[in-house]
Amino acid sequence: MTRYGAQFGPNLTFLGVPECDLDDEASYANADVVILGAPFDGGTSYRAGTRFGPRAIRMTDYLPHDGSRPSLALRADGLQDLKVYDAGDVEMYSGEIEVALPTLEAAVEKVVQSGAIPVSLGGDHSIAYPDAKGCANVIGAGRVSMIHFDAHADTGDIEFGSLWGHGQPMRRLIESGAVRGDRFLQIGLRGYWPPPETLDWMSWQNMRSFEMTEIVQRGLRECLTEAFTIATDDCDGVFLSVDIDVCDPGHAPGTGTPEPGGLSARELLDAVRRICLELPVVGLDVVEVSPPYDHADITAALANRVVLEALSAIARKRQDLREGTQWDPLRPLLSERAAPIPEGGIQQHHHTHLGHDQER
Ligand SMILES: [Mn+2]
Repeated sequence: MTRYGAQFGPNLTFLGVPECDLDDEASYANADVVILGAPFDGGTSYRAGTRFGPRAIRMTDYLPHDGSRPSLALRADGLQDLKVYDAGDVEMYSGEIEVALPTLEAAVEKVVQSGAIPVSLGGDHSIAYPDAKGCANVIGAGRVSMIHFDAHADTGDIEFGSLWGHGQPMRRLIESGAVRGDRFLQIGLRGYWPPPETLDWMSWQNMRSFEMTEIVQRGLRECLTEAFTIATDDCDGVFLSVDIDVCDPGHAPGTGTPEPGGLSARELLDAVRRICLELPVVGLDVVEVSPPYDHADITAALANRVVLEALSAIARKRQDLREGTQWDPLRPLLSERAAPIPEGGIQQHHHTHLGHDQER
């Protein structure tokens, strides 16, 4: 499990946050969040490439990698207000799924034991099993609810002769007892998979799965509210698993099994924000970003923002708890900027030469 930076390519941390070493507990003893790369695509059933996901999610941004991102909307800096470290990539060989997944599970467990929130950058969705199991190993079997964004239910039984793959982690989690079926919330399902016998199994587990038609008819906000009620009933935490293919392929083309008709990027970001503001999130993963199929970094940029939105909201939630405040989405952007105008007035710049003294 020794950290050696990124499994592929240069040693990048998520937007420049400091490194930590999972084998050196002192290096993350005060962490609020530890980021883990899961460069794995050995569970994909169709197009691969998610082994390059962690690198793309860490680096795809147009701002400096300075470990700071004050959120315009939330008035919180998820990378500065929280102690966020990046432990690099967990070594995961895509040819050995039964070795790779337990290695990640042990890494996640270490992070949770330290009191920090693990954020896994996938990787294909088979990593959701070790991610949520690693949390449940510490917090308690059946004590962590799951909120799962995906076009696909990922509740297959045996696929291609194997119990392990990116179409099955949710069934394995329920079978293992790590997550209760009746505390399993799925959002964004659509298309033509899984088959009826799998839907029967899901129904027997009392899962609650919101297909896109229901979401469109009732509205995402109302569906989330219902999901939150179930997720917070008799549990100690919530795991958030975001398969980027929950978004429409127009908003997330770089993924292995694209399914038309999904959420917009805006809807996903709003939902992630609300989950992290309102629920006790104990771990999360962002999966199925496949850079070889991406176009203009659309998918990688969205995944980067999903992570930032989650961290910003967690930072804001803790700030509100500390200060007795409450985030108000209706507050205009500049309303809190009540600083007095400096003596001598505001200096006005005039455009003398193109490219100089331009007002920003
Ligand atoms: Mn999935």
